[in-house]
Amino acid sequence: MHTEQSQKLYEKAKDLMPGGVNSPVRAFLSVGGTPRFIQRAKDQYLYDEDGNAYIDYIGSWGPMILGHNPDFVLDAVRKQLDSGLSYGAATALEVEMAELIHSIVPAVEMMRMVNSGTEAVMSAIRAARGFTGRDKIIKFAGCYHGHADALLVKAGSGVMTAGIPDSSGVPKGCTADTLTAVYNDLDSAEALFAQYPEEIACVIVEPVAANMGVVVPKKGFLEGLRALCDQYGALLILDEVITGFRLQIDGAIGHFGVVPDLVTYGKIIGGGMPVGAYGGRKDIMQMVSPLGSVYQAGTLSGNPVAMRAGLTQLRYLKAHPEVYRQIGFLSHRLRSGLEEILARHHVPAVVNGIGSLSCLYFTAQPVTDYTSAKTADTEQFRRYFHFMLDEGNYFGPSQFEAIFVSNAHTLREIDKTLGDADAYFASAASTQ
Ligand code: HOZ
Repeated sequence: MHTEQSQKLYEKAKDLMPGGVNSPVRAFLSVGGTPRFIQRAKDQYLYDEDGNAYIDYIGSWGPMILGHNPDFVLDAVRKQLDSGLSYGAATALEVEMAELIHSIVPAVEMMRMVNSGTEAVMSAIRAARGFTGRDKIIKFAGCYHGHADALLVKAGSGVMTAGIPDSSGVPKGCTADTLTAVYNDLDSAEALFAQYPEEIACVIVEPVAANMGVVVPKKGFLEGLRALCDQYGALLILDEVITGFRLQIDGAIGHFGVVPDLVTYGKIIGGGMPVGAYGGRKDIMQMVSPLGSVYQAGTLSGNPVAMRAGLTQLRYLKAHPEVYRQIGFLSHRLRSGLEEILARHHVPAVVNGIGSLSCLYFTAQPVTDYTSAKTADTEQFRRYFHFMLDEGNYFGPSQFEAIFVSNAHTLREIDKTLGDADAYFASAASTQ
């Protein structure tokens, strides 16, 4: 595979941007080699600057649930462009968006649009603290909630990939009130509540942890967190930046039937444009400025072009429940195919997943939390990743990222990927 153009760009980029990228995982940090510089994308494919085509299993890390550039989304965005890029003033589009989200997830009684998942989470936590008058928060090791200071504690995603425990540049004071529990371990959360019964403002959790690979909540875990929050007067925040409008139209809230006090969104809600949102109980959201004393603002919040893209994609998803059946079916095929291949080649590995989110971990033990996820052999992942990339399969360049399947994928791509995986494990077995 030719990668000369990507290599040239990477050399230039490294001089101008940290690691040559604008978001760390893209630098291929843990897998080595040259990050591919993507020139364009369509449907289920990415095309790089050297003209290579890849089956895309990232989907921009989640937003492209319908594949890249569905014509009807592009048409809607093009139309919007003629009316202006940004006004910094209220629009009918924002009202339509809020109405649509409320109709899909009634628990989101009131909401605020922001520009990213990071902003959504940061703001939701501020609202929770303002509402409860408490400072401490509980998060779970391996869950990633964006890069706000207070949340860079035992975080997943790029932090986990880089193997750094916490980020430098975060004053101790910013994380002093962040308590960390073990994912899927209710007792660990309960112990923190017992220690600080009246100080915990909220528990924030990824309902499916999708930034340490993919870890599915055990039965009773989310329900137990809900009960603990109720018992101790704390708020439950579900971080649905990845699962929102992906697990099913009403996300993890619909799937698990656990209703949080606040929820955060990103990715799919913007249809590929930078959008995030937080919302939930009206009495809490009424604390947010200008109604209440919790300040939060944004020049580009509710940007009309981004709203148009998100609204168009969400409307489509709401009207086409078959999308979820299809991406679930394809992902199930991918997971069961991988399991069969791994068993046939006697590879000690596990495949986790739910709906259209999957992860192949190179470890023999079940992956249920951060500690077990960390047992994965990242060197083995590196070899597998590069083989698959050279064959035209673009997975997240880290053991700890999810595989995303879109509605543009077909059985043809899934079966090609499985064929490549089979060839890899056959050759890996013969060279061991
Ligand atoms: N935080 C994202 C992965 N969970 C990566 C975002 C990006 O590099 O675009």
